[in-house]
Amino acid sequence: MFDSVLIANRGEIALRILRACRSLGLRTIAVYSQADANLRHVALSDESLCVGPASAGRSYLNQEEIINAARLTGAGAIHPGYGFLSERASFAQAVEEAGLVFIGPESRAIRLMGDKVSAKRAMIEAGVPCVPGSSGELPYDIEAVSEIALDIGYPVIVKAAGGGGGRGMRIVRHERELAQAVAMTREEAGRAFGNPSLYMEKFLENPRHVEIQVLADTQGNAVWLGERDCSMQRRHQKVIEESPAPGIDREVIVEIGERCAAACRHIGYRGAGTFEFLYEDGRFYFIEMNTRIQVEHPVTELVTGIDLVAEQLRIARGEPLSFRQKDVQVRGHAIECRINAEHPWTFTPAPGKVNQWIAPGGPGVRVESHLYSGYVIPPHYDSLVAKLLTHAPSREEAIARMRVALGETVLDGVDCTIPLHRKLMDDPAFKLGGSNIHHLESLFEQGFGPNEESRV
Ligand code: MV4
Repeated sequence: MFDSVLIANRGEIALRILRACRSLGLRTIAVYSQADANLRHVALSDESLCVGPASAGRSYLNQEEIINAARLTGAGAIHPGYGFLSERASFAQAVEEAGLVFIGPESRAIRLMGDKVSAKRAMIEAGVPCVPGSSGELPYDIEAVSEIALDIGYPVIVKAAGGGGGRGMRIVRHERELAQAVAMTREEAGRAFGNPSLYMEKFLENPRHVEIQVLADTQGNAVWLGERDCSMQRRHQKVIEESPAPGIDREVIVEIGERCAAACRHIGYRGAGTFEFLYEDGRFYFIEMNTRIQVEHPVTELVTGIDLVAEQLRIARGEPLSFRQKDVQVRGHAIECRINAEHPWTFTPAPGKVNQWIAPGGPGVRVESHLYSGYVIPPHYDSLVAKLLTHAPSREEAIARMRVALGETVLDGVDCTIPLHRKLMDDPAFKLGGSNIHHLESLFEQGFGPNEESRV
């Protein structure tokens, strides 16, 4: 099938992909920007190629250049990681048309899920419960839109079909705000996504964000691998993820997980994927599907013992899943803290030289990072520099291990989010488990973070 993989990404995920390739005996090709020649995975790869200047638009997002690099180096497949080209249907299609293997779903499935209106329609068809809302795209006639909103009941949320991940949406609490909100969201959606299509949902006030991991092979086998609770977030950036989701009935999770696996079979999905849900008052409501490997995938790897990136590679090689649903068992509890090079209280990016990096260790501790002492974090990309995970028999023990691990970690030279995580491990609401998506922001509103002396 293929024996070499081009890694079309950077940072910690590029290193993660390189390690999975190595473990399967696959040759690796790194592509990097002029700002990234010193990355760990570039040094470790069998071959490497510079594909452009620092600006992502001219390097990691340059589709032709990356496909050219694959041709030039004889790569058989391309792994896109997360972000960058991972969910660009046009790229998956170009890779297919170049006779290469895209490590991910078919471009058709990426396109279907990329349009949130068609994604929701497909999910309803497959029996996945969705947030009550408009059946399909909103009409252009505002009177008709108003009817739909009254039908759903205020508050409602207007979302762009081309949006997702918190981009292109507006909450509407009263009928009098509707026309302007729709007009503004439509205008922004046309500009930002080249697609003015909108849809509407009931706005859920205090949900949790719980997602289901799936894997599907090309033989029609699909499994779900438990859930992740990603409610601890700020400005749509996840801060902590964990599995299992605290306090949710197993029967409810199993029901939703089975429906996600069935939906994969229904749409002919291939590879790793994530179904995003809002969870409120004991019920799950589908919002979006991500057709890539996600940042927080190691949380699932720790509780299931399954190497998701290796599975992505095997599936892309055409191999059937090596296990069945009954073989998937969730053991213990896993937590991930995202370590970003940014100010812990203002979240202002803090690129620069890492004077010293000392990773923690010990039983049930996992670190995913490309950092090393002396590395210079470039200012051009996402500020995620490390993921610190712990796994233990219980949630309490996983938190205890995280507290120890955070205490051991040294990241000297740049601001980072470790101080935030140290505080969160002692937050009573976090310790209790089950906080909703607004919890972290409400902590900040209450002055959480800087102490009296350092607050300005
Ligand atoms: C919602 C919602 C409440 N009701 N939809 C934000 C990201 C995008 N994936 C969907 N989002 C939301 N959709 C309805 N019908 C609240 C959010 C939301 C949110 C969701 C998940 C994680 C963090 C969030 C933060 C603010 C709003």
